[in-house]
Amino acid sequence: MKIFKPHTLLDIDADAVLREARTRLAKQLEQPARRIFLQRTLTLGGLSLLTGCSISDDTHVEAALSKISRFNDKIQGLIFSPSQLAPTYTEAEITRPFPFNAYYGEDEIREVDEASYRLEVTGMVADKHAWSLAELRAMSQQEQITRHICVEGWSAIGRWGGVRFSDFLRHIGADTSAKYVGFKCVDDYYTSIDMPTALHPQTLLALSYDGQPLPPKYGFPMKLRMPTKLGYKNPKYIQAMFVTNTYSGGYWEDQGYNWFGGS
Ligand SMILES: Nc1nc2c(c(=O)[nH]1)N[C@H]1C(S)=C(S)[C@@H](COP(=O)(O)O)O[C@H]1N2
Ligand SMILES: [Mo]
Repeated sequence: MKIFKPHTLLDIDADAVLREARTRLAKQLEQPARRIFLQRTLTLGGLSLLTGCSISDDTHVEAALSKISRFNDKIQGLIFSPSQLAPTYTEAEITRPFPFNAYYGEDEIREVDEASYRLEVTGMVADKHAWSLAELRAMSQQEQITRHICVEGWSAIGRWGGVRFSDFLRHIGADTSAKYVGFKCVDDYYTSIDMPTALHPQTLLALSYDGQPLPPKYGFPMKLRMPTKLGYKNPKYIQAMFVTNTYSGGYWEDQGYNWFGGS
């Protein structure tokens, strides 16, 4: 069983966002008096002004915090650099065995039939045909040894191979001016990411782990591997993906985890 603490996470986000907001606002203000006023008033009370949510009861606190989290998404989106690479590591640094994690235990790992599997692609793309694994393996393959960071308090270095996601998006004629790419998984997991991260050079439609076809526990037939994002943003067992301008959240994101989830 997993212990999930959405409030702890939101509190961390709220703190970080407050600090960012204070700095940003302070920079915009020339007059020292106004600056001090804002720094002193952007407290919990100030938050209700900032978010337009009263903080008189739990539901409203919840609403205020979720607004802050969406504000935090915007800031993270603004400071995200499409060309800045996450650190890479050597073979010797790979964590063995690499940990398994899901919202269920290892005894419930999903087994996907390779022969009948097709990746469904919908939304703002020119080519909506469903992809077999063989077709994806025929595309140019990349490898990376990067660190996966899980908010539950562990991180591990692994080696993934597959199709650079930006290559795939361009190949299917995706509208890369769209805001989001969403994913639905074979289990009940789902998530969505911002387009700049989808196009990041280290974002990989991973088909292999450590030189072997992705094992079931790591998300066979494929996962989206993003070393610039936290573990929960990396969907395993991808069944369908869609390009959209409509926000669609995610399994943990809808329960309070920050949506941008940069690492
Ligand atoms: N389909 C699916 N993808 C998922 C999850 C899940 O439960 N289902 N859990 C996420 C979380 S929280 C983590 S930390 C990583 C774990 O990936 P791993 O088993 O390869 O370590 O998968 C992510 N992607
Ligand atoms: Mo995670």
